[in-house]
Amino acid sequence: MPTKFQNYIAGAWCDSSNGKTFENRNPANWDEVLGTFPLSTKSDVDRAVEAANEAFRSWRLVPAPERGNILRRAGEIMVQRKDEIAAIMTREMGKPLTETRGDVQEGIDTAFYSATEGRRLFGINTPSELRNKLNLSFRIPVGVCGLITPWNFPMAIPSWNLFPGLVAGNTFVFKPAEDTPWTANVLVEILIEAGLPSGCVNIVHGAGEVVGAAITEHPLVQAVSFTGSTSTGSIVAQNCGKQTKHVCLEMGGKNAQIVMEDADLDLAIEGVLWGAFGTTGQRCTATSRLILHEKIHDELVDRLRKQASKLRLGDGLANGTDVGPIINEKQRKNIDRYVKIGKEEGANCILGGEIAEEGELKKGWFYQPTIFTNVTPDMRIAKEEIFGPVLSVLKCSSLEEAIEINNSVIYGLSSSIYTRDINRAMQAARDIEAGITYINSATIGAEAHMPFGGVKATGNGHREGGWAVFDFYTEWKSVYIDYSGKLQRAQIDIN
Ligand code: UN1
Repeated sequence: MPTKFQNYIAGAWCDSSNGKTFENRNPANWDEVLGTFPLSTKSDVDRAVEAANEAFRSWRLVPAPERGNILRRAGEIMVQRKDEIAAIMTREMGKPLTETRGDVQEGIDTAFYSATEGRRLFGINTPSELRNKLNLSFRIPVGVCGLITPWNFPMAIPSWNLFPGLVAGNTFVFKPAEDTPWTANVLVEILIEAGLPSGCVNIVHGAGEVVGAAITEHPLVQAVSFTGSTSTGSIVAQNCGKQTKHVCLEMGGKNAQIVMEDADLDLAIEGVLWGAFGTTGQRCTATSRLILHEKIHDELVDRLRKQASKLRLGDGLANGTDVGPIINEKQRKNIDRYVKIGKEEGANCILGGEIAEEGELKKGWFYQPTIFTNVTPDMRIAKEEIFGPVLSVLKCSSLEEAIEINNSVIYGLSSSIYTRDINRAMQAARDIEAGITYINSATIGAEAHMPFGGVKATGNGHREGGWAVFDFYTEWKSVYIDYSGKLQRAQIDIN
């Protein structure tokens, strides 16, 4: 019998109200069932929201530095359990252990950053226009927050939200992706062990259409953070909009790496291999377009193809695996569909382009690292997010053209330029439409204490990470203290 995992609501582990469950399986070995999880209902969400609402009454009054201490302890526990959590994560979502350790580390970094932010959360004071009067503004928590997260960063993305959100005084109803419920439960266990009071974090597992929808529709939920596809994000935003809830969206990307003719080509090749095929291309920040200056195009493509063909596919738990499986069958079918579209559109598939099923690989959802050349900006494989190990190579003849191609998609999350010319690098940093631009580095690898998010169809103006996430998880309170002892009328009793 597989292990039966539960929801955590109002300080107690519990099944879903109807007793139904779903299975969590290993994408590298689909026969392996890692556990069952509650297929929760709207009434489970209602209970979780009420618990979070009740907990908020006292949690918001706990001094922020004290809230930060709990986060620091959570970070310390994560340090202790790092390898164990990484192994769980690799088993449930497939990426190699080096990468899942990095994912846990991103959570640890966020925990320690958030812990110290409890001693900052700076406000702004400004002079009053009137005598004997003081103007203060400080941050207050928003209240009950809904958190809906994807499977590709099962520890980092929930941590980016829960940790700063909690230190700011909010409480949560958390719905992790159905593909990675185990890591999410471990995160909740850690917060409980660190001393988080009952009700501050509630986890409700299940389907997006049921649990996610119920979170976005509940009137006591004040804010919702969602990371996932642009199509689902738009539904989340519409639901939230009906009740004027705050909503933070982190959605699709079609990130490009530009390589100019003066670049260090060895470095650029290492960068694109990591950016396009790391995490099997399943990052919002993954490199899915490579824009090459015509003078180095043929050489770089040739060398890239040779190196990419050496990448080892396999179980992320095995030593030497470079590229793990695709998360599930549906996603692999989608990738294969895009590869067929690319071939039909007339792009030249110079590597991969097929499901990988030799030997042990047939137990899981593997796909060959795939490279298309002769891609033009109007092709679907140059415009649409694929979320897999598929790279589209485009050609340019100038920096201006490279930037124009980069900006021709609806998305704007990450970007990268390889050049030795500081003027070109700075021009690209200014003109590329994206939330993140890397100079001489891959499109992936954002650090936990920097603002993270994208422009255009990738986001809705908010940022996670660093100091910027507090703009989502807090509201501003303005306080006027009049110590003149008389009625002073703003805008009227002035000289
Ligand atoms: C994501 O793909 O949703 O910058 C997050 C990176 C990671 C986070 C990716 N630190 O690639």
